[in-house]
Amino acid sequence: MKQKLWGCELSEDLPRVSFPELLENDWALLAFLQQLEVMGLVLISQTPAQTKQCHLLSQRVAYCSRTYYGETFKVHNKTDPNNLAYTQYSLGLHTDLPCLSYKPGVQLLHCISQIEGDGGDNLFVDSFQAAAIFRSLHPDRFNLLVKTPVVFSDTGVEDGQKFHIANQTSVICLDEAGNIATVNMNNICRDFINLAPADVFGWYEALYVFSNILNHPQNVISYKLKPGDIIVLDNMRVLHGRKGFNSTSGERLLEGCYWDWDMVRSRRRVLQANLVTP
Ligand code: OGA
Ligand code: NM2
Ligand code: ZN
Repeated sequence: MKQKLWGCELSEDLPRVSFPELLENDWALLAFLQQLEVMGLVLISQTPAQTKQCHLLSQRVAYCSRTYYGETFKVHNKTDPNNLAYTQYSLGLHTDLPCLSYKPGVQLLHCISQIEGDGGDNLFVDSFQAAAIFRSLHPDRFNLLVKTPVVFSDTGVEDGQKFHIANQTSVICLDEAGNIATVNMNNICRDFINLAPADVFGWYEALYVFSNILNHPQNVISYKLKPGDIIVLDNMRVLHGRKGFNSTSGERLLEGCYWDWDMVRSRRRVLQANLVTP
């Protein structure tokens, strides 16, 4: 399906659907999957504010894709965190798990409880729109981010198992036709760049310029999830971040999981064939 790129204006008009409808109605499910492909994000409301709901929805769409963080994961302020996401600190705009050679295609984050006071808001950006702007304003810098291999890595312990994940890719990846296929932006697990010392400064400058475009208010949507919301994101395309919060001002708990695009598109095609073709 053809994607529609967006900027901050989308916050007036976020694609939305209700959770009970998705479970009961195949037409609503098809519309949801189409919106996810076209816009790269959909907000689901009226989900029960309790665990296992991502699981229930997954049974209608695709397998939860297990990663080394588990089949599903809880995002809250943990005592011995192995990831910055599991703290109360802010997270800059990022792609999830670009350290995996087959990174998650779709991310779900279900809000079970939210901080009442300031903070905890999410940020969303269409990185394909930002990359198109970057490409037209700074073609040479754009090409640097396309052709320079970068290592992303993550080490630690999860569920009693040590892990050391590493993958080499570029920040902007193109397909055979030269279109943007995916953006890998993650300041937490970005590791070394394979460059001669003389070329290092130029690469960071290119990343800095791209980063400024991504973070420009024209491109950013800010939304504070409410208990019962699930945000579903195209992790190839839409970057997300969060504002920090003060964990003494209440409990904030999200439950998340991932889906593969192959399975999500499969489901959309099957529904389309069943419902639309006579
Ligand atoms: C994550 C993440 C956002 C949030 O867990 O990958 O980006 O709002 N979380 O906590
Ligand atoms: N979690 C939430 O890429 C990242 O490290 C984002 C992923 C830990 C599964 C966080
Ligand atoms: Zn994330």
